[in-house]
Amino acid sequence: MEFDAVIFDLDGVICSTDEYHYKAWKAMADGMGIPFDRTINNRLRGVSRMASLEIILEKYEGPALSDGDKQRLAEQKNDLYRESLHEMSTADLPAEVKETLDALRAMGLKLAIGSSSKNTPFILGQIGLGGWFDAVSDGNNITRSKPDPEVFVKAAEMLGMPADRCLVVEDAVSGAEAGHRGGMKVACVGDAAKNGAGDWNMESVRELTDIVKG
Ligand code: B16
Ligand code: MG
Repeated sequence: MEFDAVIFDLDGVICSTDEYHYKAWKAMADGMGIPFDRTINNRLRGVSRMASLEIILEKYEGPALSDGDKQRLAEQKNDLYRESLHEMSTADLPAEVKETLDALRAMGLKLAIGSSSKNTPFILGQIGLGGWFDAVSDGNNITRSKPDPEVFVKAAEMLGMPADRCLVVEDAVSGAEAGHRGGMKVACVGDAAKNGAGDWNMESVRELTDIVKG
């Protein structure tokens, strides 16, 4: 086997929360009169909540905002986002993802989450994967956002695996960079795959079962 562990990004890999993030940021930006569209939204993929806000504020032209103002704007977005997460259920875990996770576990691999999101435990619960992974490293246990490798390095530590035995799965270019900076190989889907950011750029997560074999 080429790898002993797989570390999965959450949003955009295990499930799709993109649209919920977009709508919540859009409502906040509209309220502030800040231009915001899907092109800017694309830059928020894999980026932490406060770093996402800073990207959106690049187009803000009003009076200076204090740290407290920024905190409140981020909270406003997160409250809207959390509301929409209540709509998620096990139906939001795609069959190809669940079947691939089960197949990888049956092959004896350790499986972890490496996500920038502080909402990771809640989302995993909603889609029926609460307590399922061998380790969960997320926005609650890191101080530096992707492309910093911290979230993946911590996931590997939790699993007790050296970096070169771990494969990272990502949909964000920033996340692929984080995996590489952590000394890991990266398999990409979605936006990151389109950008050729991975060592493997996949059409479907189903390809992982062959990739891990080498
Ligand atoms: P939260 P991932 C990331 O999750 C999202 O891609 C990104 O859009 C979001 O800003 C970030 O989580 C923080 O999320 O506000 O819930 O803490 O792709 O790293 O699983
Ligand atoms: Mg992602």
